[in-house]
Amino acid sequence: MTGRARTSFAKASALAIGLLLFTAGCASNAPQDVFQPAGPEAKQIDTLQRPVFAIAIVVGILVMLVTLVVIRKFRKRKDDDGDEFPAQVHGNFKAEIAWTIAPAVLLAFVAVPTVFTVFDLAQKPPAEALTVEVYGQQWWWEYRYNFDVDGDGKIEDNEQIITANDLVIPTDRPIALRIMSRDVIHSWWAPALNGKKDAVPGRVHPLSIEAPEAKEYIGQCTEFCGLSHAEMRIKVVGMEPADFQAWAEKQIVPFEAPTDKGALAGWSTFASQCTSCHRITGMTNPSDPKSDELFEYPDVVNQVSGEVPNLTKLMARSTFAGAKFNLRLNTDECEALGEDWAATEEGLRDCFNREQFEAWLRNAPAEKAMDPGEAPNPHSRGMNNFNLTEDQIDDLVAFFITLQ
Ligand code: HEC
Ligand SMILES: [Cu+2]
Repeated sequence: MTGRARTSFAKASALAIGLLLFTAGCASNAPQDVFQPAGPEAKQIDTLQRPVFAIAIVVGILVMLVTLVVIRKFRKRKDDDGDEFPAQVHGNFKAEIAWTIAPAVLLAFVAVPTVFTVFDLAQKPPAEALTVEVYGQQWWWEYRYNFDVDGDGKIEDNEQIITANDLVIPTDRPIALRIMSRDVIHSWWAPALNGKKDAVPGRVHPLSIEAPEAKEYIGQCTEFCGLSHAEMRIKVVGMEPADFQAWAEKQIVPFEAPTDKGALAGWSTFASQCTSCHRITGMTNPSDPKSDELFEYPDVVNQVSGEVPNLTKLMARSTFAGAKFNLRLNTDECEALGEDWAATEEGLRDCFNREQFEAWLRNAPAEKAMDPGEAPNPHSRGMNNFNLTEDQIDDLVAFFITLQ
């Protein structure tokens, strides 16, 4: 290398290292950091990955060093006349044995704990585990609980909790997820809780998680699944057992007809414009608000997955649209209100992300990339723009606020 080449090489290296440190340093709030496990399964993976990663770093540095030494030692020198052919070497028995055996021993060494960990993580969840069915579809996750809310030993139809975006779980027991897909392959991953698990159409893949603390654990779909793959997020909300029980009991409180004038109008708009896709469990018919007669929903035919988010207890969530948007704002005060945020006037005034929510109702495909096509459309993936008027939007919001 000439002097000038050497300084520019040194400059480029310094820049590369600087950039690396700078970008790595940007991640101050990184909830999907794989080196910050929280649940026991993720901790088990971490115990394995740290030594393996350390070995990989040592091997990587050794290989780099040897490469640099060889490049330097055998480079063309100034005083070479340039025509001389290097000595031709055919094989080196000792070296070949060494570089075959060393990696084999290393891999065997890594394989033993890896195999044990894999088998251990694949064990059946214990009987007291709470089972939750997880359905992935373009581009949001649905959660259906097998939870005996009233504790009478059986799960009745009216105890079925169906929700989307936020997976609420208690901190006192393991959760047995059954991961499925309604359209293409997705992958469910909350790094602080466990490894990834693919959601494959026609199959059920088990995954155990446990939330050690009453806090949020963030994740996302990690199998490319089309347009809004990056906006198919995951939020696991750990709750103290008593809070979880209260949450579950509220989830199954039957639909109550609104009384407020705006909400009544919103209810009618919902029934006429939105029920070709959305469901509110136990909803009665707005054309006769006093009657208990159930509203008759048409089949969902304009959606590839056949399902869209169930809105029965919409306001008990903290996010919407595949957890792309906050429904409850992320301030400390609002966080402290928990899942009850929408039940108080202050909560609705200070915490409800009304602007973003209205924007969604105004023109959903402008807020999140989806492929709804013109309704009715069996190939639809997502929600259309319904060209609602501002009054209709206000009324719909007034109606949705009653769904808590
Ligand atoms: C063609 C089917 C379809 C119709 C009709 C439809 N939606 Fe949607 N809606 C969807 C889909 C799909 C999503 C989820 C989109 C995503 O997150 O990628 C959604 C999401 C939502 C959400 C967010 C729910 C959550 O928890 O994430 C709200 C609120 C909503 N729709 C309101 C409405 C209203 C109000 C109407 C009627 C004016 C309506 N939708 C009509 C398909 C539909
Ligand atoms: Cu996905």
